[in-house]
Amino acid sequence: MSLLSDKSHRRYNPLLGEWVLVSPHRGKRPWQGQQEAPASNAAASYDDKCYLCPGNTRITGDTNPAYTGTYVFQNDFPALQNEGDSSADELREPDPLFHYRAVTGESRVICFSPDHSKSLPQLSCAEIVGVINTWTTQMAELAQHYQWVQVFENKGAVMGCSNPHPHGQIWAQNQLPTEAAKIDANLKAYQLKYDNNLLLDYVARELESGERLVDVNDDWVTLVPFWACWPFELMLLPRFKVEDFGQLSTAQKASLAEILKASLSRYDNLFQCSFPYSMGWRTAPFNAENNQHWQLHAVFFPPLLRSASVKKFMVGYEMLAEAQRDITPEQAAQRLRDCSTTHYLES
Ligand code: H2U
Repeated sequence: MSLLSDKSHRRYNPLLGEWVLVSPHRGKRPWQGQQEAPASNAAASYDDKCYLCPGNTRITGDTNPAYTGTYVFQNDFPALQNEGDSSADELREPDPLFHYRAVTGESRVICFSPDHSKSLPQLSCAEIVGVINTWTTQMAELAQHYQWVQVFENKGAVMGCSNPHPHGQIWAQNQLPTEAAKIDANLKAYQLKYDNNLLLDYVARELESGERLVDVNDDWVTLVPFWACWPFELMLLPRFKVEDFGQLSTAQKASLAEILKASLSRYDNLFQCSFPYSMGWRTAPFNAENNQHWQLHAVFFPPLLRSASVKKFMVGYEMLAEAQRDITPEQAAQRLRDCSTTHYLES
């Protein structure tokens, strides 16, 4: 294993069909660059200035109800719109240099909890099940109209999150977006070639090796993928065949809540801060095709590298040539395994 732990090498991401440069020997380089302000949770359970707190008025003048669990509303500044007839545009002969398409969709905001001061790992398992149930019903509803439903969360100012109130977003659109189309094609090609599901094969191999695992229960696994780009990137994978949230049993949702709470607590414990990340769920597209090549899973992309204040920048080489990382995925998994699953603010 010395190539994978000591020497620069490239690893292949079979989902995206892309490579990442791994440079384990760079871990000790000095840092005199930008420091982030360490993120902490908001102190108060209610903030009268917050647009997302129960009973408060949003920027448009709409008032949030006095919600007690999760709360979903149409984004007041949606990135996707479901207006207009796009058929005329679809018929145009594409111009090779100025190619465009109309897109229709919807953007929603989902508040995870009425408590302004809590983040996902600080919610109880029952409250996290409430979030999972909301993801499930939202997906089912939007799947009636759109083939791609993207559930995601930007957490922390460093990830562009505009408000500390625990919340995520759901964007749905009528076409497969770029990443989803790449993943769909790669999963399909693997299924055709090996007559097996890529992510089911992958999770079995990772369980066998153990070196990149973080948390494991009867139904789910969190691990640092072999091809991870971000320093402490995580993938959350089921150990059984499942294509979307609608197929999960009550017990599988309960064990999902448990592993989310455990692994996200490890994240916050790593640098004793509210660990920033962008996370999201990938489910089979809602396109009425045979999607046996798909497997429901989540990915977490956190930017912090050395401490609560020093992050990884995906800049020069990454923008121009290829993603690059310093500590190895195996070292990152070990660091996360060394952290407690009890949140530092609860212990
Ligand atoms: P982010 O924190 O990830 O930016 O998500 C918050 C979303 O909430 C953002 O997309 C929306 C913003 O448009 N929002 C409203 O829809 N209404 C508001 O009154 C405030 C914020």
